[in-house]
Amino acid sequence: MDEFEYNRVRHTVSGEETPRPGTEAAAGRPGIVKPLPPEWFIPRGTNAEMRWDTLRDSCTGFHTPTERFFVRNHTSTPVIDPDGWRLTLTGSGLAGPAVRFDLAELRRLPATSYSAAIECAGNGRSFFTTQQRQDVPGTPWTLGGIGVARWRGVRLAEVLHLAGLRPEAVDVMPIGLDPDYVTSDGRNLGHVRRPLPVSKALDDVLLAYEMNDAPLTADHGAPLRLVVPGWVGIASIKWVGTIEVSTEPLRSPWNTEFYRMFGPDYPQDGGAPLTRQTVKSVFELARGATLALGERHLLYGRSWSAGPAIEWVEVSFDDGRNWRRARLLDEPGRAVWTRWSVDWQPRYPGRHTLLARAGDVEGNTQPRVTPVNREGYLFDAMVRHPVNVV
Ligand SMILES: Nc1nc2c(c(=O)[nH]1)N[C@H]1C(S)=C(S)[C@@H](COP(=O)(O)O)O[C@H]1N2
Ligand SMILES: [Mo]
Repeated sequence: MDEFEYNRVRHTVSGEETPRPGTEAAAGRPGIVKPLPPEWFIPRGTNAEMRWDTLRDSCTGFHTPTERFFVRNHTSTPVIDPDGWRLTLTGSGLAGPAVRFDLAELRRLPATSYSAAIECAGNGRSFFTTQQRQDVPGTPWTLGGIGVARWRGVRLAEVLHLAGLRPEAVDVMPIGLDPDYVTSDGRNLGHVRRPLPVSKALDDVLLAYEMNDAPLTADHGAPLRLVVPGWVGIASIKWVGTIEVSTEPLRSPWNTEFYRMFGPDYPQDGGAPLTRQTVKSVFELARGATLALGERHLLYGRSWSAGPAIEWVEVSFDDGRNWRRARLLDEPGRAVWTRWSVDWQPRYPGRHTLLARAGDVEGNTQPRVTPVNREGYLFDAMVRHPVNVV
C-alpha cells in the first residue's frame, strides 16, 4: 500500500471492540482469574487488553500495576499449587539425567531483578485493518497488549548451569502447564511452548517468581514464568513446568506455524521465528477524545522499542505535516518504555488527527505504513489518533 492510499483511508473509531462471532468472547469464557473491570480492560476473548485512556488519570506510575497488566492466554489461567509444583530440566543438552527444583530451592539461588516490558507480537494488530484496510485474523488489539513490570527471579543461565548444561546445547524450550491449545479447526497442539536459542537463554532471561515486588499472580504465570526482555511476548512462557534442553534445534507450532512472518514481503516459506519487538508510541488519551478549543492541554504518552533505549519522541497535531519534540519524562532505559508529555493549544475547531513517533538509540523508528503479514504481527507504524476540538 502506498502513501497516497494510506492517506485516503478513513479511520474508524467504532467497531474495534466488538467480539467477532464464534470467538470465546462471544461465548463469554474469559478464563482469567483476576477481576477485569471495564474501566481498566477491553475484553478480547481469552485475553484482556489494558486501556491506555484510563491509565493517566489514576497516576499509576512507570510500572504497570499487576492488577491492570494485560493478559494474553491461549487457553485459560491454571491455578497451580506452589507446594506440589516442580521445575524439571531435561534433554540431550544436559550432561546428566533430569534435574528438579522446587520453589524454595529456586528462591535460595542468587536473585536478579530488573524492569522489562512484555508485549504481545500482535499488539496494534487492529490497525492493519482500521488504518491500512488489510484483513488479518487474530485478536484485534489496539495498543494495550503491553505492560512494564519489575521482575525478580533467578537467571535462566544459573539454573541451566546447575542442571549441567553441555557446551553442545543449542536450544531450550520452556513448556507451560496451562491446558493444551486446540486450534479453531480442532487440532490439539499440546502445551504452549516455544524454543529459545541458548545464546539468548544465557544472556538476560529470567525465571521470575515475583512481579512488582509481590509473588507472581495466577494470570501472569505463577509460580514461575520466563521473562525474555525485548522479545515478542510468546517467548515469555508462563506457568513453566518443564524446560527441555537440546543439542538439536527444537520445533513447536509457536516457532514454525505461528510467530513467523508470512506474506508478500517475506520469504516464500516464511521468515525466521520472531524475536525482537519493534518501536511503538501511544497517547494516554481516549480515541475520539473531546478537547476544548483555545485551551492549553498537557498530553501524555509512552514510547518503547525492543531493547535499545528510546532517544526521541515527536508528536504531530495535523496528521504528520508538522512535528514537535515531546519532553521525555524518564531516563530512557533498555527493554522498557519512556513516558513523555507535550503541550497543545488547538486553534481550530473540528476533527484533528494526532500522531506520535519515536526513535531509539540504534536508529530504529516508526514508519507511516507497516508491510502486511498474514498473522498481523509487529504493527509498528504511527497510529492515527483522532480527537475532536470544540
Ligand atoms: N504457558 C503460556 N505462556 C504464555 C502464553 C500462554 O498462553 N501460555 N501466552 C504468551 C503470550 S502470546 C504473551 S503476549 C505473554 C503475555 O503475558 P501476560 O499474560 O502476563 O501479559 O505470555 C506468553 N506466555
Ligand atoms: Mo502474545
